[in-house]
Amino acid sequence: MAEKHKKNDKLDILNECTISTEVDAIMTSFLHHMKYTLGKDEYTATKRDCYKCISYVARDHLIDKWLNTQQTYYEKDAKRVYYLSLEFLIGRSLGNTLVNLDIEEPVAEALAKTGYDLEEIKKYEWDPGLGNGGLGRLAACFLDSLASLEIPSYGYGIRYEYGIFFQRIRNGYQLETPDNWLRYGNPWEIERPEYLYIVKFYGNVKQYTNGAGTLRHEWVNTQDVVAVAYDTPIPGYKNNTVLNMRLWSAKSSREFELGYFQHGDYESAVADKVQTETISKVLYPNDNIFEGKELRLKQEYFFVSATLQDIIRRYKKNHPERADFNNFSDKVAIQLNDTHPAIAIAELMRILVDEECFGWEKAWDITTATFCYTNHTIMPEALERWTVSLLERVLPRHLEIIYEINSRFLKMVGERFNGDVNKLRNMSLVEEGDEKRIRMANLAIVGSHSVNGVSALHTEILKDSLFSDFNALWPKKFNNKTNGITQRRWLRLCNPALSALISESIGEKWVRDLTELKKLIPLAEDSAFLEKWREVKWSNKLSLAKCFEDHNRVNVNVDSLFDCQFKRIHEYKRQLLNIIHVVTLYNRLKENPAMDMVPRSVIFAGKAAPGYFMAKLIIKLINSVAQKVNFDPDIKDKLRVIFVENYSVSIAETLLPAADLSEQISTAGTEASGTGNMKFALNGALTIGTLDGANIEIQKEVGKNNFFAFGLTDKQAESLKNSGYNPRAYYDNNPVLKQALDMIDSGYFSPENHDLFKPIVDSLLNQGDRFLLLADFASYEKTQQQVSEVYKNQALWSKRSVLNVANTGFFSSDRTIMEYVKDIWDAKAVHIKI
Ligand code: D6G
Repeated sequence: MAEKHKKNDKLDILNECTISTEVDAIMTSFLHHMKYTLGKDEYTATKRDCYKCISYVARDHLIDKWLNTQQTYYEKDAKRVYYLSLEFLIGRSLGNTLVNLDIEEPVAEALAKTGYDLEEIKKYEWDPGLGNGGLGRLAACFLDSLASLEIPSYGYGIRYEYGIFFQRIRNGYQLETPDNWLRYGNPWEIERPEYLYIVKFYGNVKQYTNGAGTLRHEWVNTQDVVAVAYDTPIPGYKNNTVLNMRLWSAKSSREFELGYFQHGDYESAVADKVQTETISKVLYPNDNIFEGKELRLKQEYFFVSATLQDIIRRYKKNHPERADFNNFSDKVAIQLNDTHPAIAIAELMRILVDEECFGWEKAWDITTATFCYTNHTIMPEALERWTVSLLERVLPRHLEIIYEINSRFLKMVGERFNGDVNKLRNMSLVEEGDEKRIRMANLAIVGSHSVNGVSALHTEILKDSLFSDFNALWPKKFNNKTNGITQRRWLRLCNPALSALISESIGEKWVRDLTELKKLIPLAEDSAFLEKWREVKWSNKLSLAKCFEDHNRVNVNVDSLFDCQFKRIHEYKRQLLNIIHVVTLYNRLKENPAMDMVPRSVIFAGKAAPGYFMAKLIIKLINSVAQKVNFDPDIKDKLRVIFVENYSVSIAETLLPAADLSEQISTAGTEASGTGNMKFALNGALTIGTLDGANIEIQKEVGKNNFFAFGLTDKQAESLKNSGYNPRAYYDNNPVLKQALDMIDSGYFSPENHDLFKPIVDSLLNQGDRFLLLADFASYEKTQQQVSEVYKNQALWSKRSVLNVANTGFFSSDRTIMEYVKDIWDAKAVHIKI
């Protein structure tokens, strides 16, 4: 039995100190926080104060379960899963906490008694934007599932002081402003100043031979930064598990060196402190683009180093007698969310070899048995390849270790493949060239016992193309884990009306087990049910239309088809294909304003990386088209274009319930999985999509008839590119497409600057149209016509909508997590008693 850490018996009394979920007790606790935590009275209390206090109340309710959960893991000596991610887009916590703790009703009642409306108060929560897009949101969905499934686990990341920038649209352009999300404090986090770790950078490596004649390495003359822990409790759905998300903040170590100040160099000491603390200052706003900046490398190592120190501390606490690491990988599984934390492989080797004095082989066995790696992209520009010169300067000992890993690995590859030079070149961790680089994906594959892709197609591509040589060497290492989403947030919380209708019809079990939604299948034939289904969608659309009227000053026809594309702006995601299609619809209407057309409101939302010129120009184009279309009297209410600014988790929650059509139109073979596609389907939207990423699996689950597929397959796309793709031929042969492109090119949508959108058209016609937009256009347009035909038949549309929802059970992140648990982590659920 593992030894529990030191206990203060006198504090046993704490176990008697608990809190009640009675309305009056909640009210008292709320008032107590208002007065004694915030120091506010009836003259000064604001709605934001109300939000804070009710969050403190909810957090208080989490604490017992949280302490209990952490204690139980020690008592049971459970195997723990560590999810390392540079991004966690957890969204607002208040609503989620109240639902998971099942105290929404008493809290709403208690607030009402003090004159506040819970729904209004929830909006005062600042959405923590600690991520860019899919990868960060996936990490958050996984935490919710891990907690709901009672898996002993932790999320580890960075507490960025500034999250993803705020996007404002000014004159049609994206304008970025800083997201100072901590400005009003964060009631969900608890600072843990007792968990401080030193993280080293720069310096050099000292070699020496010890008394026993062994060559040893010491990393010296380093610049040190301190990592401080901030914990956020993550509750499971109606159980007693509350997990921990631990985010690190950088503090200067100078603060602790009093002597430095006493020597009179106060100013440079402070400047140094500021410089050091920039490490956790800001999230890099790139999605699927590798930038190679020194500060980003420091962020990656900073959080990896602090996390490994914390993991090892925890392991040793439970295993003081067995600190020989013999069973480390029986107790610890570390999942790398993309290669961003992959330097952890070299860091664990450094700790085991240099600090714990293990021989290389034993250290390597422990390391590879511990790590698992999830690949999220095959886009070459997204793969992390740090220059050797940068690594050498910032992490000199790690570079040596990477070289050693590589030389042993290449020796093995040489033996296995008879010195095949191509294989050696492809698989090496070092990429040769003008500037030598370290391929972090190769390091992650070599240093892990599991490598997974995030959809069936993506994993096939990894195995057959990108990492085919590795797959030939270690076929068992590669596996697929199709992504998922948590139905707690993405239906139960964000779409109360649809949730209520579903629960009223098939019960509430779907919140725990999404496959329960299959019980909706027979209801797709029930016209009274379909009627109610339509009413729910209609009222969701009405609320959104009101928002558009207030915020965008655009009036939207609630009966129009809400055609939605919400995601990062990226050329491969092809928002451009969508807006070109809008231009063709506009032209049709202009030619024949009396045309009988299914009215459409085409809604876009998404941020572009601040340095991504083309993506930002596409945003401007969308807004310029919107300007023309929305105010053209010929168009009446048949077509609208809306760009919703500052897409975020909370904005997604308000948009998704109103969507009719989900645009998932990336070039086949480029989107690893997508998770937005799943959220739309779960909220009753039909998908128009390419056979890419998880779209293929969605189509399989919901049935071909209930999914509008179009475009080239990944194999066709590949062979078209290899056989000399000529985009101009598509332009020349398609007058509708030609007209639309000519208008964009000639300044029809940019009268103030006729050349403004030339780079866009140029990229298609003269620069090879990398994402085969013109090749897919005709198929897309034809399929959009089919969409309109089906929409005309509302009974058929809602039947298909019900069947979409009914068949999305597979896409719960609960299913994904259970697959990781069984196939990769070999972890076990630990039930937490009250
Ligand atoms: C909570 C409860 C306490 C436990 C601690 C674990 O404070 O009993 O020891 O969490 O924290 P770590 O040491 O696992 O970070």
